[in-house]
This record gives sequence, C-alpha cells and structure tokens, in this order.
Amino acid sequence: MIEVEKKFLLTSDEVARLTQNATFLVEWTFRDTYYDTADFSLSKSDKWLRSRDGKFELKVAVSSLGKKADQYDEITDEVKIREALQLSPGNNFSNDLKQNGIVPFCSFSTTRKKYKDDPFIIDLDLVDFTSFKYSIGEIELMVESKHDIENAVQQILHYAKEKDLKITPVRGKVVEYIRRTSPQHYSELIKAGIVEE
Ligand code: V4E
Repeated sequence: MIEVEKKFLLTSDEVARLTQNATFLVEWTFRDTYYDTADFSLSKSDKWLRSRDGKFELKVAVSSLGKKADQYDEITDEVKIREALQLSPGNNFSNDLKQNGIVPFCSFSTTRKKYKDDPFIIDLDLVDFTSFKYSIGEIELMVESKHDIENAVQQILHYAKEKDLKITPVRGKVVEYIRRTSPQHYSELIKAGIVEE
C-alpha cells in the first residue's frame, strides 16, 4: 500500500473544524530514531530510515507521473529494507547498519491523536524535540497503486478546502528538526532537491 498524505500547520479553529465530524480513534505516544550516514547519503536520496519504538521502517520516495515525489513507500520487512539499502543478509540488523556507517542522527517522541473521517485518516501530532515542540496535522489516504496517487492528492485537497484549511508547504517533523539543529544537513537536502527552502 502507498500512503498519500498532506501535512498542515493547523490553528485551533482549523483543528476544531477538521475533527468536528470525525471519529476519534486513539491517542498514543511513540519514539522515532532516524538513521543516516555521515554524508547524509540516505536522506539525500529521499530514503528515510527510522526505528519506531524499536521496529525498523524505511520510507522511500515514489515517483509519480514524472513529478518530484512527495509520496512514500513504507518498507517494514527487514529483508526488503536490506535490499533497498544494499546491505548483505546478516544476523543483527542494528550491528549491520553500524558497520555500514548508518547511525542514529535524531530521536524524539510524538503524541499522536488519530481520527477517521471516511475515507480519510487524520493524524494530529505533537512532537517533543526536548528543546522545542512542533505541532503538525496530516490528512491521509491509502492507495493500492502509483496510478491512484494523483487522484488521492486531489481528494485530500478537496477535503481540506471543504474544511477551509490553509494550504501551504509544510516541513515534516524530521525536516523541521534538521532545519533547527543541523544547518549543514539541511542545506545539503536543499542542494539535493529533497526539500524546498
Ligand atoms: C517522508 C519524509 C520523512 C520521513 C518521515 O515521514 P513523516 O511523514 O514526516 O513522518 P510521520 O511520523 O508522520 O510518519 P507516519 O507515522 O505517517 O508513517 S522525513 C522527510 N520526508 C520527506 C519530506 C520532504 N522531502 N520535504 C519536507 C518539507 N518534509 C518531508
């Protein structure tokens, strides 16, 4: 499955409109640790490796219709993550990452409130970066194939307009963390065309 999502920085009024007719599903807190090489080779290829509460996941950009990708395949199977990272089969994944110079570069916890407004899933995240907090909302649709991505994006934008949300480019949590804490990493992501200034 491909997760098609759009991020929003929401005012409290916008949160109220968005959740008014939605069903609250669950609230929980999780910890993400993101990994990269010293020269940022993964993130500069739009590959985002994280361990979420100890379980590894790799997000890889999906090219759709020749445009710069802003949707991601989520790979959770260790064998497939190894393939995508070109790591040979081995016993201990964390050790193999380390041996290949892939090490943690940030770790933070997020408290997420999840809602459903069929067919959309709405996530409201409050991220604790210790020295600062970041609040971000996401509207998501899951699709089976790359061919469904464009239509899903249009559905999300239509829904956001119905809710009178402000549609602007928004930095994801990790990108915001990198911008605030690691200017060199941030400028290399801009140079590589992965994030926009
Ligand atoms: C895809 C991506 C990154 C990986 C983290 O993805 P994100 O959706 O921000 O995290 P989260 O916790 O909401 O994941 P979920 O729980 O939904 O699986 S880090 C950076 N990107 C891409 C990206 C980009 N290229 N440019 C900007 C401005 N933001 C993010």
